[in-house]
Amino acid sequence: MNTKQIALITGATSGIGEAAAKSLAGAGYDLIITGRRAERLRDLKEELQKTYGTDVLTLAFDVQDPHQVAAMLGTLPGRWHGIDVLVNNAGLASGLEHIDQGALHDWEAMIDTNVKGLLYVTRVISRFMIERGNGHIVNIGSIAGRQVYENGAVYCASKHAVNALSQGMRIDFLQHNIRVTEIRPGMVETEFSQVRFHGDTARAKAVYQRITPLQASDVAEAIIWAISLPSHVNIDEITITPRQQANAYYTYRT
Ligand code: NDP
Ligand code: 8X3
Repeated sequence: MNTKQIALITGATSGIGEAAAKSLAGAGYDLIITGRRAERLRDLKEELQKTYGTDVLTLAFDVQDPHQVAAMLGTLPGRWHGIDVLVNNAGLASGLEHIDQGALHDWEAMIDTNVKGLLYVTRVISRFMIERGNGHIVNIGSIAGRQVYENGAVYCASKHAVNALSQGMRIDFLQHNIRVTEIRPGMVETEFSQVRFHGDTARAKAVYQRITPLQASDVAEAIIWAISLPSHVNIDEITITPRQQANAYYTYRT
């Protein structure tokens, strides 16, 4: 019988989610990996199976759609609903403008993914955890979940919501023995800025100029640390920034 622990990671097709999948596979977890890009999920599954002997279930769906979330996660086969760790990572920033200039489709994508998508997934998976009386939910927030910068109001609001939801989950799931950790990174070099600037590679690259940003693997390490601690310990929040970034406003570029 396979007794390995199971982790579900949303948004595992790139960046922090992909790095977390590799780290968790390396730490001995079997994995459910999700995202919209099915081909990337297939490639990652092959790599994880080959490198770590990980059992991997891939599920391609859009977290913005509650029906897809319920259909994909509500009926997990066999042992797969016995999820020990949920990493709510899928998310994005879309656009960078003053509120009067903001595009409705950008706002909707951010709120529907970062806030509502996270809620849809958590609603389904927390019920499995409650049945088993155990679990750990790791929400990927942001330094933008505590501070607000010009042009970023809606993204920041969505990450403030992740902060509030993490606090709420910690309270609501207290009686169910579910740990809740919020990880709040600063600047991480992933596809994040490409997505924010709608594929403008030059603009995305400029974000990380003359600074050594965090890598996705740095955030994955924080996730591994939080979930590896003795089961009576809950890490509430981790803020992690590059050495050259003090907070959302101050970055020292050399
Ligand atoms: P990436 O763009 O590299 O990765 C985002 C992941 O989210 C992808 O796997 C993408 O998969 C998935 N995703 C996005 N929208 C959806 C959707 N509607 N349904 C399902 N999956 C979706 O960025 P990061 O790795 O940097 O971002 C991961 C998280 O980290 C986000 O929540 C982000 O806000 C947060 N964060 C990032 C920081 C940074 O500087 N990079 C700093 C602080 C927090 P696919 O496109 O295949 O659906
Ligand atoms: C991503 C980091 O500073 O662009 O959450 O908001 S920031």
